[in-house]
Amino acid sequence: MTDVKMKDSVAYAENNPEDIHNKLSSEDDNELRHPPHRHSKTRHKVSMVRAINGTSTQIYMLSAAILGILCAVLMATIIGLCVSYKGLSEKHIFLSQNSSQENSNLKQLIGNYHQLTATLMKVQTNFQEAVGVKDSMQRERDRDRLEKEHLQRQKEALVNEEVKLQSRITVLEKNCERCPVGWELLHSCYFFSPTETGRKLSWHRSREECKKSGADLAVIDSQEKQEFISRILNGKRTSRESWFTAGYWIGLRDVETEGVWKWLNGTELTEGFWMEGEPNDQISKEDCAATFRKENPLMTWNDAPCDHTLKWICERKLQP
Ligand code: MMA
Ligand code: CA
Repeated sequence: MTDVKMKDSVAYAENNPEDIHNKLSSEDDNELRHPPHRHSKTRHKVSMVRAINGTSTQIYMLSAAILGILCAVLMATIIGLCVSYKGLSEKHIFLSQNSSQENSNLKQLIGNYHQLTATLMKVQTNFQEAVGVKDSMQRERDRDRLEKEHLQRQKEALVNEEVKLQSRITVLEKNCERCPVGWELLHSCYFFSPTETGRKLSWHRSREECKKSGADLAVIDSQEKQEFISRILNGKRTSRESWFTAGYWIGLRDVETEGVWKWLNGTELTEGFWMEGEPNDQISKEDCAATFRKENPLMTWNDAPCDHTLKWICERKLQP
């Protein structure tokens, strides 16, 4: 190989080591086949070219290796990403399916909630109605209880009344027909001058009337008789006149000694049933006693002038 050729080859080798390598190899082969008579400088150049050629190969190999590694890393990364993407996408599908399921569940729950709210309102309304019914029943029960108590008291009163009437029936049966018609019986027969006629007499005239019937003015010498007569008087119809003109003469006077009251049978008064403040012998003219309709059955007597006109009560002893 000439110098010029060598120079060209070196210059070319700097640009294309592979080509240089091929050329040099073919030159080497030529040289081996035709050993040249070369200058030492030329040999030095050849060894340099060979050294450069070896370094390039190493760089080339290193680059290829790095490139290979990078390709492998890239592939691994791509595969990893693919796997990861697949996983994520499955997850996404799963989640979106779940989410739509949950949405429908949520809608159902909201629907249930509204339904429950409406039911609750209904239950509340029913409850309030029930409370109202309960209250009214309670009031009704209280009313019934009061009514029952009232009826119970009435019943007790009626039972008492029945007992009294029964005993009265017994007395009446025992003394049946022992008093004239229109006379009342209590150990004796009693006659009350009739209210309807309005007929009134003085004490003396009243006594005469009683005597016409074989009786005398009434002697009220026990509480039993007093209560008996008061009960009969209170059972009579009320008239519009003043109380003191609506009295009934009885057989009691203090004509002999003022303030000493004696019954017609001559016995002195021991137990009296005077009104409050009586007897007061008004203007020293009141010597005859009469009984009146009064609320308190044990305070019904008043002393009045004997010539006053009043009604009267006669008493006739039972025949033994
Ligand atoms: C008053 C009172 C009586 C009396 C009568 C007489 C209305 O009562 O003083 O004690 O007997 O009058 O009418
Ligand atoms: Ca009087």
